[in-house]
Amino acid sequence: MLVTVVVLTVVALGGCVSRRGGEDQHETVPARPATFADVVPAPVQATQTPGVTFTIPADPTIITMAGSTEAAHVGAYLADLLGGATTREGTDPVSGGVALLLDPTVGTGEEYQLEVNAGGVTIRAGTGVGLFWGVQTLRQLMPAQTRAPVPVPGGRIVDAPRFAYRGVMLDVARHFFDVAAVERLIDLVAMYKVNYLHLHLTDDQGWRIAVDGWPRLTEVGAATEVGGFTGGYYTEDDYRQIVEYAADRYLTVVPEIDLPGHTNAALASYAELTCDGVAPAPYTEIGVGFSALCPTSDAVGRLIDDTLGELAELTPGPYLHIGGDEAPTLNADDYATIVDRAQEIVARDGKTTVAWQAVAADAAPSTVLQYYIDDQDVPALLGAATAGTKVIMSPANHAYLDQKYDPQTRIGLTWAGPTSVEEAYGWDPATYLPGVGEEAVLGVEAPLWTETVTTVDDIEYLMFPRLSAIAEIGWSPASTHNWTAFRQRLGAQAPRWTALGVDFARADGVPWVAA
Ligand code: TNX
Repeated sequence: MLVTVVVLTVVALGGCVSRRGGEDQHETVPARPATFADVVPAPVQATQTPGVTFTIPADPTIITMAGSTEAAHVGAYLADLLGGATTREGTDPVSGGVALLLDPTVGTGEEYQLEVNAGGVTIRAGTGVGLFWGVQTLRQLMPAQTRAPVPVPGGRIVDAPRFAYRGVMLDVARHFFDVAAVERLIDLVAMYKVNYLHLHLTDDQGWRIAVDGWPRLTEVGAATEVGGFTGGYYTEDDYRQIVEYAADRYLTVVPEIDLPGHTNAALASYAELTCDGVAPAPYTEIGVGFSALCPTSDAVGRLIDDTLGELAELTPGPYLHIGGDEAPTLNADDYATIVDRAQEIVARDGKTTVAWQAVAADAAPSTVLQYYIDDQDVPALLGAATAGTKVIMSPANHAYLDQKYDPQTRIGLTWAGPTSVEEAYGWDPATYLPGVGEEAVLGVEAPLWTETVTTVDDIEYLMFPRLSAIAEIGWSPASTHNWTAFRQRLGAQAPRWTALGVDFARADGVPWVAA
C-alpha cells in the first residue's frame, strides 16, 4: 500500500522524484551542448572561443605523431570513440580532423594542450598519457553520442594534474567481480583521468588471486564471499589481462594482499598459517578484526614471499599494497614482524610498498601510507610524513564510495557517512591533515568496499557521481575548487553516463542535464 502511494506520487510529479535514497529532490535541466566549463576534472585553464564550432566529420582524419606507437595507440582509441576514422602519421595540425602531436615543450608527463578552431582539433603533449588525457577532455566536449559527425565548441585548454596519484579501489574480496566488470570500470574511470586502479584482492571473506604452489587459496579461500558460497578468483592470465587493459588506458594496477589481519580466507585454506594449527571455518559475515597470520609460522613467511613475489612479477607498476589495517589480535612486535617481512620482500622485488595508515609506526622510509581515518595511528603517520613519507589521502568521511549517499540509499554502509556528493567534493588533500601538506601528498584514492555491493549496477550507483568528485580533487588546481561550478559540470555528465548505460545516482544537489 505504502509502495503504491509512493509510486503514484512519483508519477504525479512528472517522474522527477525518485524513490532511491539520495535522489529524493533530484533536479533535471534541459539538454544543452557541451561547453568548456563542463569538463570534469576542471582543467588548469579552459577558454571557449565564442561563436566557433568545429564539426568532426564522418570518417574523419586523425593525424598521429610520426614514428610514435603511443600516439598511434591513442589515435586508435579516438577512432573507436568516433565510430571509425582514417588514421595516418604526420607532424602538423590537420584541417578537417584531429591531430595528436607529441611536443616536449608541453611537458614530460601527463600535461596536455587542446585547441579547437574552425578548422580542426589539435592535442599536444609530451607523452602518450598526456595525449590520452587530452582525448578524454575532447570526449567531454562532444555530445554524449560520440559517433562522428560531432560538433565540438572552439577554444583552448592548458592542463596538468595537481597530484601524481589519482586512484580508485575496488574490493573484489567481499564480493568478487570478473574481468569484464573490472574492464568496464576501467573504461569509466579513465574518463576522469584516474590513473591508478587499486584491487583489494584478499580479505576474510575471499582470496581472489591464484598463487603458484598454493592451490587451496583458490579452491577453499576463493569459494566464499559476503553472504554465501559464490566466490571467484583471477587466474594469473586473468590478472595479466586486467593489467594490460588498464595499461592501454594509462591506468596502473596496484594489487593489495591484506595482511596480517583480514586473512581468514587464507587461514581457512592452510592450517599451517595459524598458530594453533587449526584452520578456521570460511567466513561470510561483515565484521572484521578477528583474524591474523601467525607471526612465528614458517608457512606465513613462504606465503608472503610467494604471493608478493608473484604479484611483483605480474605487475608492471611500481606499487604493491600490503594492507596492514585492523589486526587487533596481534601485539605490536608480532604485527611488526609480519609487515617488516612484507616490506622487505616488496623492496627485494624492486617495488614500493603501499600500506594503510596502521603500518605507520613500522613503515620503511619508502613505504607510501594510505590515510583513511583519524585514529591512534595518525601521530605516527604525521611523524613519517614530516620525515618524507608520501601519503595517499582517502578520508573515509569524504572518499569512501561504499558509504550511503543518505540514510535511504538502497545499499552502502554508514559508519563514515552518509556522504553526499557535496561532502565527497568538500575537502582539500593538502590541508585536510595538518602536517601533511601538498609536498607530502602523493595523491587521492576513492575506495569502494563491497560488503553491500553485489552487481555492476551497484558499483556504478555508489561510484558515480562521487568518484568524479574525488578525481577532480586529485587532478584540478585548488584554485578551481568551487561547489557551485562543480555541480554544473557534474550535471553535464548525466547524458554521457546514460548513453553508456551507467546506473549512476541522480543525487540531490546536482542539476542533472537531460539526455
Ligand atoms: C574499513 S578502511 C576497512 C574495510 C571495510 C571498510 C568498510 C580499511 C583499511 N578497512 O575492511 O571494508 O571499512 O567501509
